[in-house]
Amino acid sequence: MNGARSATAVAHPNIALAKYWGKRAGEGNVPAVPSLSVTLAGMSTTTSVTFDETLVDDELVLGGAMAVGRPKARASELLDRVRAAAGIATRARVVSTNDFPTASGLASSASGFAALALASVRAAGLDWRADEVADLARRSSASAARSVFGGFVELDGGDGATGAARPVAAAHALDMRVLVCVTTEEAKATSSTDGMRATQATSPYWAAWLADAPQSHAAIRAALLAGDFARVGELAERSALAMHACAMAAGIVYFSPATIAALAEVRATRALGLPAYATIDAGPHLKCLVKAGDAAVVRGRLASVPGVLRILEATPGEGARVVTAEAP
Ligand code: 2P0
Repeated sequence: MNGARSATAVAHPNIALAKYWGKRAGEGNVPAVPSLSVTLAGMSTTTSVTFDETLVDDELVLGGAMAVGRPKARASELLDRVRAAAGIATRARVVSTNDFPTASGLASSASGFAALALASVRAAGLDWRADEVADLARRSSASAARSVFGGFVELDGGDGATGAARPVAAAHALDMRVLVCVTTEEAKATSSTDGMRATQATSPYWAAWLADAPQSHAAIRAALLAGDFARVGELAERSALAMHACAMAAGIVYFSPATIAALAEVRATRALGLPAYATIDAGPHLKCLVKAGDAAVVRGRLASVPGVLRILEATPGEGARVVTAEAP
């Protein structure tokens, strides 16, 4: 094995403005539609990977607790791909921590698999480009491919797509803050993967989503490149509601009363002339998109919504990076 045996990487969650929902048929965990997200600063996953000849099995420590079952199997699947590419069989110890609450509704799988992919590639001594790291991360969790890059990032999807992720615009391209309205401390009832599977299998609106999402993605991309915050926000809110409408028709409901109350407050705020827009992922927490100068006043309004427990404020930030890499 060449190069490092141990590496630590940091990655951040991302929020999709143009949503990914559903998987294309075939291998590789390629999305059924293209998506576009913003990588967030201020919340981090830090993951260390050490390939250790003395281990008989991979070990995964998540937030201080030894992980077993599906979380560990998912990490081992990623490590197996890295071992195959590096031509090694050595097992690894993975230690990962989030500095944000895992029940905050921020996709911890996105920052988690982005950090794991980058740390394992470097620890195995592979000199991969970011797009290759993103391809590895996507196979574990598609949204993780976007967290490999900073700023505004797109992920290909649909027929003929390979699931490539690439940066579209730098973090400062849009004057934007994300207010994450935390509405519960509980883990979500239906995983994204299961929710997508049910939607694809039974939603009467699946074909409509497949037809609409690429247009929505293209329009959001154009509005972003034009620096048009209001248009990005309007289209992002529409993308989220279209995704949820499609999922709801399959019986997959992520909204809680607090989600609806916060959405109503965002719209009431907008009616007063303040540009504020909502997006919602596979959980009940609402994320409000605002301009930096409006963040404090909008935050104050959302904090008084019944069911909103607390609000995290994030800015666009940088992609995954290696913080330490060393030989034994
Ligand atoms: C997104 N979400 O674009 C969408 C919107 C949630 C709602 O990507 O099955 O954890 O591991 O590829 O990436 C969450 O899905 O799903 C997600 P898998 P992932 O951000």
